[in-house]
Order: sequence, then C-alpha cells, then structure tokens
Amino acid sequence: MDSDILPELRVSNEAQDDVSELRRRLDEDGYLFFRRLLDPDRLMSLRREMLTVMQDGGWLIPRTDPIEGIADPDARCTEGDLGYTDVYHEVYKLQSFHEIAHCHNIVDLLEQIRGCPMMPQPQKVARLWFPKFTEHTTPIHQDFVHFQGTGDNLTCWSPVGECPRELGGLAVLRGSHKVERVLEHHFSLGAGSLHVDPGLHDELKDEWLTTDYEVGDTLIFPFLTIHKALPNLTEDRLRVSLDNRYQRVGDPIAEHMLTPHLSSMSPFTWEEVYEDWDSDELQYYWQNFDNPVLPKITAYIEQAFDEAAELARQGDERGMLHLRRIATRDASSDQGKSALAILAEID
Ligand SMILES: O=C(O)CCC(=O)C(=O)O
Ligand SMILES: [Fe+2]
Repeated sequence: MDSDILPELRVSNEAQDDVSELRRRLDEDGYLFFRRLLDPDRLMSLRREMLTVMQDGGWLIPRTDPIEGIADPDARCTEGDLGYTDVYHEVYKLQSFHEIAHCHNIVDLLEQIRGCPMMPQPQKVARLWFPKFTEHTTPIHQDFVHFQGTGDNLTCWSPVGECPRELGGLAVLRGSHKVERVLEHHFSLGAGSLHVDPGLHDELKDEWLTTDYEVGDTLIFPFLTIHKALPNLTEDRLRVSLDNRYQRVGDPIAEHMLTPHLSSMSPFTWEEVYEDWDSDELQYYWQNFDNPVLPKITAYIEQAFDEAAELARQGDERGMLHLRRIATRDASSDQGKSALAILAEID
C-alpha cells in the first residue's frame, strides 16, 4: 500500500481524562495518539535551536532560515556514519532537547496509564533524517530489540515541527503488540539495522496507520508494537523528531540506556552533554532511582552483522556499506576487525 494512502491513527484526545478507556485502547490497538500533547511553541523553539546547530554543522543550505530545515543534499548522512554522529552530538548537548522528555504533559499521562511513577530513560533520542536518502528509512521493527529492559516500556514519538506524510513520520501496525513476543529480526539498512517481516506471521493483519503529524502530536506505544518510519520523499526538507522511552520507576533498565545515544559509535559522555547547561536539575537524575541494571543483549545486533557479512560476501552493496561503516567507526573492535577482514577478502 502506498504510504500516502495509509489510513489515519485514532486520536485519543477526547479520552484523555478517562484512564480506563485509554488502557482499553492501548490494549486493543497497541498505541495511543494525541494531537498537541506537547506545547507547540516550546517545540518550535526547540526546532529552531536544533536546526541552528545543524546549520552550523553544515547540514542546511547556508543563509536559509533554520526553522525551514532546508537540507544541503551534499551533506547527506545517517545513523552509523561518523559525520552524522559529529553533528548529532552537538544537537544532543542542548538542554531543552533533554528537558522536553521530562515535561509533565507526557509524564503525568503515562503515570495515569500505568498507575505508578514513571520516568524517561536517560538515553534520549532524536532523528535527523535527510531527504532523497530513502534507502536509510527506519525499517519495520519492535523497539525491544534496541532498547530492551521490560516489554511494557513505552516509546513516545513526536515530530519537532509539522510532519506531513511525505516528510516520513512514524506508522504503526495496529494490534501488532498482541504477538506478545519479540519476533525474529534480520539485517536491514536504516536506523537500528534490524527489521522484521510481518508477512511471515499469520496472526498479524496488514493494518498500517499513520497521519499528517502536527507540531506537538505524540504517538505512544509499548516495546512490542511493530512500527516503521515512512520515507522522507520531500525535495529538500530534513525530518526532525524525538523518540524517548519511559519506564516504571524501579523497573530494570538495560545498561546502554544509561548512556548518551550513539556514544558507542563515537565517545561521548554526560559531562560533555552537560557542558553548557544552566541548570543541574536534570543532570544524572536517574541516579536518584534504584533501577536494577541489565546487561545489553547483543545477540540481535550480532546477527545483523553476520547477515550483513554474508550479503557483502555475495557482493550485495547494502552488506558492504554496513561493514564499511563499522570498519570506519571502530576499526579496533572485534566487529571492526572482522568487517575489515571481510572487506579485504572481497576486494
Ligand atoms: O523516527 C524514526 O525514524 C524511528 C523512530 C522509532 O523507531 C521509534 O520511535 O521507536
Ligand atoms: Fe522504534
């Protein structure tokens, strides 16, 4: 089905004060969607800040208004590329980017839904997706493979600015959380490098939903709900969005969620993140909670590496690209060394 005709997400604003109805919808659909849950003015000022950093990093056409997000096609890069991480980490230092994940509109709502104290996980995430780069669109997946912890953690996805369908917002597979397990994921290009094929599972229906997102809109879903991004089909606009994860206070957390996003690709510490902050209120806030820490399950990403290696050996460009990225990023790690060895073998 073409992404521009995917049907609409169900809007739950009118049920916002009816917690049993919200829980019923979450159980039935595997997501909740709210229009303007976040303050549009606050998001637009965050948009300006984030895009100004990207313009300074050379990603936008010089002298255009950063709020427009007009990308320089020559600067195209994505997660996994060192050039992406360099600019991304500058964006990541913004205090307002971290603060927005703690805003009461979201945390209070999630506490209502779960009926207990909730907290955003320390690792916040932004996605800064270039146009004309559609092979790198986030593939179909369940969040558990990346973020782990407990199965009923909740992801909250919000565009930073308007995000009509052609800019490539998120789509969810309605009711897919009812598979009640982590499905087998395979190598793919795109954020996370892992994708699942819903067509292999008879119990899943083909009910993809999305919308033309407006500023402040927020999509909430648990870790087993199958979802994907739509391709950014615009001529020249960057898509900017947030996806943050929330858990019960006291629930276990996977150790990598205690670190800044993409710090495994390029060293980056909380101290660096906090360098220019004017408040310490949210710095290391999670240390006040006693969440047991779980080791990261690496099997998913190791399988993706093995599959990419196999593809590369068969001369597949996507496999080779994946190996080249890993080799460039970290030539001294075990994966980096084997990526280099396999690439040398192929040449
Ligand atoms: O924004 C994207 O492209 C990916 C987001 C995603 O998969 C998520 O929010 O879990
Ligand atoms: Fe996801």
